[in-house]
Amino acid sequence: MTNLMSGAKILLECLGREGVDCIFGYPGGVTLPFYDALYDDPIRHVLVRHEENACFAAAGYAMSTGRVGVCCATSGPGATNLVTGLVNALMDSIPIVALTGQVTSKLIGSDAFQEADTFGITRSCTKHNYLVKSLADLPQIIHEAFYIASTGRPGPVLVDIAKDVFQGQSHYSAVSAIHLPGYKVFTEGHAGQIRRASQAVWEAERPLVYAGGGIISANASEELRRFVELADAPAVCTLMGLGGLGSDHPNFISMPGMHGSYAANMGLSHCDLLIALGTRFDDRVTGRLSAFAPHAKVIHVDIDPAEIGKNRAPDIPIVGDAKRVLEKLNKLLEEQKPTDAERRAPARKAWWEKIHCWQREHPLQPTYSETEIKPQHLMAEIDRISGGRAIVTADVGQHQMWAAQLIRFNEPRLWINSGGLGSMGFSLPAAIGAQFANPGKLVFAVIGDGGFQMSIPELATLVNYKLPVKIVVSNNGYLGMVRQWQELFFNNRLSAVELSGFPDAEKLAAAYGFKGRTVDKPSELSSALEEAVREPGPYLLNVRVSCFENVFPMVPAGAAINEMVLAPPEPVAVPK
Ligand SMILES: Cc1ncc(C[n+]2csc(CCOP(=O)(O)OP(=O)(O)O)c2C)c(N)n1
Repeated sequence: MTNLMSGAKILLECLGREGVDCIFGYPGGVTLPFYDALYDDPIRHVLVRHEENACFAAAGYAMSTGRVGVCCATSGPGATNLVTGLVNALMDSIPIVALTGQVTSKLIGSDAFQEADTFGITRSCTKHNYLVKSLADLPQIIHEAFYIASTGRPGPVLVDIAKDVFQGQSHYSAVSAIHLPGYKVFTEGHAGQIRRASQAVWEAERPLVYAGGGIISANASEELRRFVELADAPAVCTLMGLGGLGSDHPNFISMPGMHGSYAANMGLSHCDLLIALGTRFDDRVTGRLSAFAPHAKVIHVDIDPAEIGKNRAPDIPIVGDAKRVLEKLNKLLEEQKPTDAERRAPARKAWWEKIHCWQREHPLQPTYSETEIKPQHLMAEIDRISGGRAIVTADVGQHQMWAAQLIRFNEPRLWINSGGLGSMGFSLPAAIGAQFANPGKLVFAVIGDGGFQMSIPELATLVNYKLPVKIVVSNNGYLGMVRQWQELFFNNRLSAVELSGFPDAEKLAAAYGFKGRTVDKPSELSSALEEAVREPGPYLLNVRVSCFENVFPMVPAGAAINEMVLAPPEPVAVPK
């Protein structure tokens, strides 16, 4: 038993024991006692400029490391500002513990100053949430929060702590075990189903692996690599799963879905066995669900039983941790190569030929111009510099899709974006979190000019903490992705998408005390990016790209994924 401590110190003791080394946050009235205790605690606090960004930064930290990201906000507006970040973490299965202050327990329900029903508001945007009104409950709850956030399907857990809990005095007594009746995590997978899956893999003539973010959450990349090699199967990785199988691996096809490659979508449409691993049959991947993988028997491995059969009923459901299940599956595949494998060899060979043919017919490749910088050219240059090894965060929009199509990720936890929620304003704070967790690593924050303008306040955070993030604005002067939809589906009536008034990047960066530059000539692009990377501190590179470029391939909403539009239907008039 420790000495008598304040609740705030007990909270810090709990966080220390959970291995927390930094908290992204913003203080306020009811969290004052916590911030006072933080003053002389070894845990670093990163003062962001908006609570939403604290949650996004915690996401960047968590996604780049696999550790739980921690963010903190005060009661009322501080807590409500976290909501977008929490929904984002819930949709992308990111382990986060969010700490919020609440008014003194006696005042709860009295409409006290800066009181909001944080527990009620965040109920549907967290994996679990708590309201702590008694100091005696605090340690147990904090350790439970970390346990729930990081086990099973990871996700955000919010702990709302009344001010008097921070101020109370007690002893910290170690929490020896966590028993949560009703919270069961099945990691191992059903042995019989895994056996059936291995059988199905051998029997398939046209297998395809469809790997999602669950591969990355489960740290199962090595097992996935082994699996695709043993099964001799091509693999597509979803937007959240990029890097789960290295982009340079010969079995990696590319991303599937609305802006996925022709080969990936044709592969999904023609496979006879779909091996879905840690993925949720998201509508952006499946297109019209009834036409998705129509010829395939489906194996679905997921740690979350609620995902099994949610969108597509599998033939072989396996509830388990992707790493554990793949280990077992690999063992079976190693041990039992069937004697009649030869019989299927010609069909497998033909399947690979088909895949390669689709890749050759419509490869994902950058386009170039001599007069203007194509956004695809920009992504190809980032790819060249990264070599598949840099951390790249993205916001939401066209640049995100081109980045996903054209930048390679040869390791997991390099590609960090807001996939499920698709929240603008994610890239820069996520890059802050990722750079904090990976001080020696090259981090690019790729952002559209719209998303960048949602994040400008965080330039101060970069400078304060000397974070050498390379911000690359793909500046097309428009809310590009919305403009693309207006052009293609609303008769090119461009309504509220033009973004005039972008600031002078050099002056903006200089105002914050670092370097920035605008480029608009294709010939200047590579040297400008290299200059940004050479710079020891942060850098703002504003790249003026073609305004009216559209992302292709594109599966129109409601279409089947083999009904891709591969190129612009016809030249469109430039609006006045
Ligand atoms: C917070 C938020 N508001 C609105 C949207 C809707 N939205 C999706 S993409 C997009 C355009 C983004 O424009 P920009 O940041 O310039 O990127 P680009 O598409 O041009 O690459 C918008 C407005 C969103 N995803 N998130």
